[in-house]
Amino acid sequence: MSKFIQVFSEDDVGVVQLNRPEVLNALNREMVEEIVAQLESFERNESIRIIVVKGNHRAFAAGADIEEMLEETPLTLELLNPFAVWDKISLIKKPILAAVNGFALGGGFELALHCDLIIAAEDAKFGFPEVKLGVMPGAGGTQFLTKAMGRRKALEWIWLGESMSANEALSHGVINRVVAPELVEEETMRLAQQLAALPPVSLRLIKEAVHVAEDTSLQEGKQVERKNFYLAFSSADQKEGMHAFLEKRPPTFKGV
Ligand code: CO8
Repeated sequence: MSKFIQVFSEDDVGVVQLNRPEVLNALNREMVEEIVAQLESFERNESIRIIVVKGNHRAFAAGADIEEMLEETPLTLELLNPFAVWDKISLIKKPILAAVNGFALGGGFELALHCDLIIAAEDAKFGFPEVKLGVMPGAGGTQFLTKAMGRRKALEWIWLGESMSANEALSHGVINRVVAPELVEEETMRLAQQLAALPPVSLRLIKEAVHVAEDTSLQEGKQVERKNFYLAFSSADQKEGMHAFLEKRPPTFKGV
């Protein structure tokens, strides 16, 4: 039984809802463990094609739990190794969409940045306020933001610790779509359903190739892309997609 999240599914889409509203979904370690365990469970579940992570109307998540971190020392952190669980998110091969209403700050912003696509309310607020607490982002924030917006803009935002609006985040390529607050869930589920109708093997191979592009040389990245391109031709969905096109009918993708 999860203490800090709620879980449900709608057709092929599995949803993890952060559920600690009294502290704006501040992420304690147990909550992060629960979120990641659920993502892994959806990854194994053959009836789930797309995963959505969302908060509530006030906050996606306002950061790591400051009270829990207060007395940490370098040694307690070294022994707890709190980021090992975060690394597991990058191993999930199914598409993960973040639906962001309200605050996505610090570790909450990092959780959204671990997702593949981010859909946000026009009044959502993104930022890394850690500097104001005498620390800095720790779950990948400096890396994700720099890759998205470049060194100078990333330094400016992370140094000043100010929040950016959804439209600013959109203009810097940090998020995908901005919609009215009351439409965030609807738009995210619509996008999730649109992806769920596409061939899962292709989505999976594309995700791997695009992620590799961020971390490797063009030549190495092209090799991964090529391997995945060949691999796609081992799927029944490739035959189905191409036959359907030539037969002028809509395809039905089975995920194999
Ligand atoms: N941790 C613990 N409690 C929090 C947090 C948090 N990050 N954010 C909000 N809360 C609590 C508040 O203490 C308050 O509790 P109470 O009602 O008991 O006083 C309740 O949530 C509601 O918050 P506010 O009253 O402050 O609500 P406001 O609308 O006035 O303000 C803000 C909203 C601006 C979001 C404000 O709450 C705030 O500044 N929160 C802290 C944001 C922050 O600094 N986040 C970064 C934290 S550090 C971090 O994330 C490091 C990441 C490292 C990796 C992650 C590992 C897990």
